[in-house]
Amino acid sequence: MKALIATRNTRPERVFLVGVERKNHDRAALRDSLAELGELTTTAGGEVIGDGIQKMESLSPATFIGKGKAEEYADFCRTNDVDTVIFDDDLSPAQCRNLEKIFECKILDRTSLILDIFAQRARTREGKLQIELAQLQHLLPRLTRFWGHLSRQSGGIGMRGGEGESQLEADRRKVSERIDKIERDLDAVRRQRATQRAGRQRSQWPLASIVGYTNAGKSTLLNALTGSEVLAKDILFATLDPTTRRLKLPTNQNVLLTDTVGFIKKLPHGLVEAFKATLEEVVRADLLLHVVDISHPQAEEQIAAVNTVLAEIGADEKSTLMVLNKMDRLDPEATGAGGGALNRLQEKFPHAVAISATTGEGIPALLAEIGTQLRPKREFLELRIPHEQSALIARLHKVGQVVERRYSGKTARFKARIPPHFHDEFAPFIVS
Ligand SMILES: Nc1nc2c(ncn2[C@@H]2O[C@H](COP(=O)(O)OP(=O)(O)OP(=O)(O)O)[C@@H](O)[C@H]2O)c(=O)[nH]1
Ligand SMILES: [Mg+2]
Repeated sequence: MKALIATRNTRPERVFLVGVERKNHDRAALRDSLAELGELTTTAGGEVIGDGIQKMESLSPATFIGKGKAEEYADFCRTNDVDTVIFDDDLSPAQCRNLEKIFECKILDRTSLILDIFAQRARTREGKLQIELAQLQHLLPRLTRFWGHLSRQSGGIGMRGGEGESQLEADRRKVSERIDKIERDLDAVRRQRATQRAGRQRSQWPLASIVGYTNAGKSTLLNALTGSEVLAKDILFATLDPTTRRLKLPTNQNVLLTDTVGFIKKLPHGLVEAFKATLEEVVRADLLLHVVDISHPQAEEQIAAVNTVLAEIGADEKSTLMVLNKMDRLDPEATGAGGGALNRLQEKFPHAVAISATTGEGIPALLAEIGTQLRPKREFLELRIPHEQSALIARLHKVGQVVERRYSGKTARFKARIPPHFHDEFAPFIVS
C-alpha cells in the first residue's frame, strides 16, 4: 500500500458532506444515507466536520446543487478549514470541475469514496486489479484539473491505490494502455480461477454463498460455522475478497460456504461490473444465505439494497435463506424499531432463521435449515398413469411439481419434478 491517508502525520482530512432532498423523497432516508456517507468517510480515514442538505425540484447540470447554495457551503468550508467535500450522489465530470472552482478544494462523490475504501481493502491480485480498473474508469474523467492539486497533497481520500495513482498523472493514452493491460491480467487471473473452480465442481458439493449488507456479520457467521478466522470487524467493507470453506452439516452433508464482499446502497455500477468475477461465487451458488443485521434501524432498506445488487448480477431468482443476525442486540421485550422489524421480516420470510453469530444462538436451527434447502435436486420424470389411479395422480401433484399434463388418451401423461425419494412410488409409470 503506497499512500495511506496523506495527512496521517498531521491531522485527518476534514470533510463536509452534501445531500440533496428531491421532491417526494423521504427526508429520513436521506438523513440515513448521509449518516452512512459519514461512516464511509470515517472508514476512509476522514473526519466529518459538518453536512448540508439542499431541497431541490431538479438538479443543476452545472453544479448539481444550486449555485447560491454551493457558495454558502463554500464559505462554511473555508471558515472551517475543510479539505474535501463529498456528495452523496454521483457527480458528472463537469459538475466536479465547476464545484471545485466554487469550493476551492477537493470534490468527491459517493462512488469515489467507496472506490477509495475498496482500494485500501483489496488484498488479492484479482481484487487489486478489479479496483484499479474501476478507479481508472471512474476517476479519470473527473481528475483533469484537480489532479495537480492532489499531487501536491500527495494522496488523501479518493486518491490512494498503488499503480492507479501514478498512472493518473500520465497522459490519457498511457492510461488507456494501462486499462487494457489490467483487463488482460484480469483475464488471466479469471482463467486460473475457472480452473480451480472446475476442480471444486468435481467434488460435487453444493455451494452456498453468504451475501448481505456491509457490516451485517457475514464473516463472523462464516467463522462461527466453519471455525475459520476471516477478518470480522466493525467497519464497512472489512471483506473484499471471497473466502470459501467447507461446512459439514450435522446430517453429514458437505457444503462449500463462501463469504464475500458486502453490498451497500448506491453501490457504483462500475464496481459491481468490476467485481463480477468475485461475485461469480454468488451467481453460481445453489443457495444464498442473506445475512441481515436485525438490530440496525435500516434493516429493511438494507435488504432492499442487497436485492437490487443481486438483481444486477443476475442472482435474484436464487433460492435464498434469510438469516436475521445480531439477535443478541435486540431487547427481548422490545416492541420498538428492532422488534417491529423482526416480526415483519419473520412474517415476510417464514423460513428465516434468527441467530446471533457471536453468541451462537440459533446456529443449530440455521444448520438444519441449510440442510433442508440443499436436499438433493428434484428428479425430472415423464409419466403415464392410468386415469383410474386417481389417488396416485393426486399424490403426484402433492409431492411433485407438475409442469405439463395431458388427460386425453388412454392414460394421463405428465411431466413432473419429484424429490428422488419418491422415485420408487412412481417407477412403474415412468416412460423410458
Ligand atoms: N452483537 C453482535 N455483533 C455481531 C454479530 N455478528 C457480527 N457482529 C459484529 O458486527 C461487526 C461486523 O461483522 P463482520 O462479520 O465483519 O461483518 P461483515 O458482514 O463480514 O462486514 P463486511 O465484510 O465489512 O461487509 C463486527 O464487529 C462483529 O463482531 C452478532 O450476532 N451480534
Ligand atoms: Mg466481512
